[in-house]
Amino acid sequence: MKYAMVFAALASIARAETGQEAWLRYRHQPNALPSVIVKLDDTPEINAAAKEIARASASLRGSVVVGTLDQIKRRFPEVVLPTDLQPNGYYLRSTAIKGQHLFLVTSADSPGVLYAAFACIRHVATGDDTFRLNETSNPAASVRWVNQWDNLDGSIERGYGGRSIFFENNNVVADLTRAGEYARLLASVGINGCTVNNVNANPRALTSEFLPQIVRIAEVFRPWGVKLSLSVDFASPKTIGSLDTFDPLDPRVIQWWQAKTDEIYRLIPDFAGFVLKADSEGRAGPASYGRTHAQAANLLANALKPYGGILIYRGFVYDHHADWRNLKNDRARAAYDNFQPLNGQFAGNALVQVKYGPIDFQAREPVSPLIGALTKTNQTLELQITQEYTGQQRHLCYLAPMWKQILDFDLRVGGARTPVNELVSGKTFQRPLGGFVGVANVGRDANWLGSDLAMANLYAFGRLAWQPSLSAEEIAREWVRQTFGTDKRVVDIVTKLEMESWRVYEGYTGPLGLGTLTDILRGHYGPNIESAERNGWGQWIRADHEGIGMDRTVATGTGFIGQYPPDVAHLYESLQECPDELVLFMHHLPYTYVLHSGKTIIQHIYDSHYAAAEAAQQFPLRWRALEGLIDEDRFAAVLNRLEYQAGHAIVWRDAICNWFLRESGIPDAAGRAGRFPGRTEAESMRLTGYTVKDVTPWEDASGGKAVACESPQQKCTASFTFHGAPGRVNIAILYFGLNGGEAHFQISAGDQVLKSWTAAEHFATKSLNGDSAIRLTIPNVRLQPNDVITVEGVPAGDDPAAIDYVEVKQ
Ligand code: GCV
Repeated sequence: MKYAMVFAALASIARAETGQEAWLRYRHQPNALPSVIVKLDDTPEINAAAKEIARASASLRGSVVVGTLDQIKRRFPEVVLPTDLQPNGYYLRSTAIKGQHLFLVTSADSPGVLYAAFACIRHVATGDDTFRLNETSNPAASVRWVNQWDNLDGSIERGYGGRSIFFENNNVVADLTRAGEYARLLASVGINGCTVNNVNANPRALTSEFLPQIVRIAEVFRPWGVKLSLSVDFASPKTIGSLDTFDPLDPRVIQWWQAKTDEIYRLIPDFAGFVLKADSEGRAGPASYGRTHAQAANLLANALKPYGGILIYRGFVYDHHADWRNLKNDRARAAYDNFQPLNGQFAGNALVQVKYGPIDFQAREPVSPLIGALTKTNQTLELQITQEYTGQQRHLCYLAPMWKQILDFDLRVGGARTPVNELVSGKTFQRPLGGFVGVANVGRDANWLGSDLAMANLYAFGRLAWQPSLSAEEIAREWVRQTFGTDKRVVDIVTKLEMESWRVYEGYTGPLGLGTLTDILRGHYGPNIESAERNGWGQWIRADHEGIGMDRTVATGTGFIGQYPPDVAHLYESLQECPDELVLFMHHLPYTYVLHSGKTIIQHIYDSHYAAAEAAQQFPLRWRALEGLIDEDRFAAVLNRLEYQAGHAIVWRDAICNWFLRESGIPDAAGRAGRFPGRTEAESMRLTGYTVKDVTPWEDASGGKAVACESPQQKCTASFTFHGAPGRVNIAILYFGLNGGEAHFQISAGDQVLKSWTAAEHFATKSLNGDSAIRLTIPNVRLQPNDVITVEGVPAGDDPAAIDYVEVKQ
């Protein structure tokens, strides 16, 4: 034993609940950890492990021994220890030696001791009986990374939790406290690498001027066993070097990358490696010189090899200028077409990072067929924690149930059982490397992702990357217990909300595998069905008056289905077997086609949108049952998001149903689509100052129109007379919150002011559309016949206080 330390338990101090501590709150600990901490080594990770256990302790009994297996063996030769621990794998054991109670927190290596410490704390915090613990756990794969798409100017591409914790004004931020806290969160779920800059990389990241700043990030990561990696721009030898080429086979280019890599390792000896997005969405790549992706990857991999670094090459390569008129073109084919022919040509320390689906992080996609084709190439699976296409953290969408479907999907490579998680981790084909990468994009918001409930996705990503066999529900329960406490009601309600949320989100957005149906040309947020069509981006859905869906069959379509191994290809090619949830991803079908469910496609669309939007109305009501059981701040913040989501789910429902009703001409058998009882369109109200505007796309506003206040008097009104029966009603108003100003609104009935508010939400749009549409409900209003309902709007800056409708629900 090098030395022993005794930590006093930290007094539990009442702290404000901002969400910053995420699941590491250390508030609820029914079982105590022992107090005496015997630390057997002095590495950064073992020091961090010992401190973390001290930080988590509540009351005191016995001793915790923190060290590697070797150190424990030397100190306690009589203890029987496991012999099958893999790198980073850990062992937790409560035992008695010579009458003394010991709790062993150990691993074959220092980072593993840290994972052991966090696992031990997790058992305490979730209420497990730690005094019976005897647990061995090995990670499923060696690469368990997150990517951050942070730009050096401090913005984050597809980030919804505030500005970068790493960068600002083209420099690393002075205060890296949040970066260190982030590394601690990552380590607590076993994540061991973080790429800190956007894959759309700014070449400045590699300059000799900038690298010393990056060193500071690596330093705050180091105690947590999180290795830093950088995204690189392939043209760097030309843009920041003095070369006139970036041809991967040119000896000067090879030399440039080697010298740059040497420089990095002199500064950051534990540097993890590079991530490269090349020849994709306008990024420079090997195609400029007629070279292959493998040649590009190997150039960097070879430079990293002497240091044990790895190169991750993004498999997200496609032509975003594809001709939509050619029915054989298909973006879904791109990853496989680009990389399958190169299988076996990548260096041993290179990996291809494959997005889970063949398009781009949609709410539902089939598994990418490339995953089954990389039999002689290392790969990582790319999942997206930041909810780019799944509600941008404004909508609750717990992604672990979707990820589980992907991870467990059996691709049947060679006709044998080959689940995705085993393919990507390298188990199936005994690859030296493999793993999981999550695009996280946390930001400076106190609660990291902009939403407390969205943090379940970051947590779940880490837990699944370590152990893909965990169920989405057990992960959710574990997360809730640590995040909100172990009260049974809290655990049950929050777990259920999380577990239902993905299907609900899918239900009111894109059905039957069509993709999310969001605006793919701009924010990827609100509905805009036709934005998918008639452009080069290739997210086509091929909708017309008769039918919808991409024909990707081998028989008559793009042949995409033929990229799967035969068993899976058969499943998707055959309409009898193709699952409903993906049928329009694989086939073009008439709206009248009858699904396995017995419903026609068109009726399924109406039904699923009405059912899911109704389910979303229940979310805030279910959350309200937790009042008093959760701290006020997080209770209110979550409620606010769920109420917004309930309204936006109706915006989605109406947009999708209206569009399909018009396109197909087939009415909703239940009579709902296109009929909005109690709704008065703003354009048909009595208007003072307001002018009528067409909304684009038309389906994003009721009746395709809204009214905007562009009056020089700076105050407009829209009113109508209520002709219903007297009594209590709920009133919903649909207004727009545009970026560039905070308009003010007031709604009144007669001389009763019902609500007065400012549109303070910041959506990334200056247009009236489904991104900026907000539906607000004012419950329990007493109305009399002939009451005049008046909305008053006061514009501010670029926000014209626009409204779409008012709906009175009796
Ligand atoms: C970082 C999608 C996103 C882009 C992202 C790209 C990628 O197209 O919309 O923002 O770029 O994927 O994964 O490289």
